[in-house]
Amino acid sequence: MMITETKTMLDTRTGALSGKEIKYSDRKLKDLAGIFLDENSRENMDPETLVYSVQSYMPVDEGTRGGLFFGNTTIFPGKVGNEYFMTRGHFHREFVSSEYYWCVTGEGMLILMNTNREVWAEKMRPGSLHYIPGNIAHRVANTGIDTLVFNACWTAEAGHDYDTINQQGFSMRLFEVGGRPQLVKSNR
Ligand code: M6P
Ligand code: ZN
Repeated sequence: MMITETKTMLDTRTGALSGKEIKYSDRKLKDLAGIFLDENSRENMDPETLVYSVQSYMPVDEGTRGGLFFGNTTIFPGKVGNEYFMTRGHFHREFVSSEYYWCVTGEGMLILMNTNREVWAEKMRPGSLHYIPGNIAHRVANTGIDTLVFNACWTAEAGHDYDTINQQGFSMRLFEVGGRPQLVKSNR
């Protein structure tokens, strides 16, 4: 048997992926219309502000049965109004497809919502491991003053449903209230 080097590397201290198969995407304030509650504040900020960036490693085609994808997400510190910088959040198209998130650096909150629109959250800190059942919407907010980095592993069959969140949002949002993160009811 030939012995080879893998072409893809994960820096376990920083969460960063490298290698030519890694895809990169940036989410700036201008890409996140309608995601934060306070659209006025968002429009008054620099549209080029980077909110989060994602590296993904997808060694098989989307939809491949039994395949796994890997991601590295960096959320920068910041707020739109009093709402922490966060990912768009999504349901999976396939409700049987679950996902792991784990925090590498920084501090934040994993915000979860079931199909009855009940919301809860898990604190993220370096080493925290989060199992996300396939039918639970998930989004991450950076509540700290440093960047929050988390890695993720999900199935190639999962798919992303962003429409539901675009249309209805999460029923609770994470705001800074009195200097601390707090979940607050929201109708979009
Ligand atoms: C993780 C994974 C990815 C997801 C990314 C950003 O890395 O869950 O599938 O794309 O976070 O989250 P979102 O797509 O909700 O903006
Ligand atoms: Zn997911």
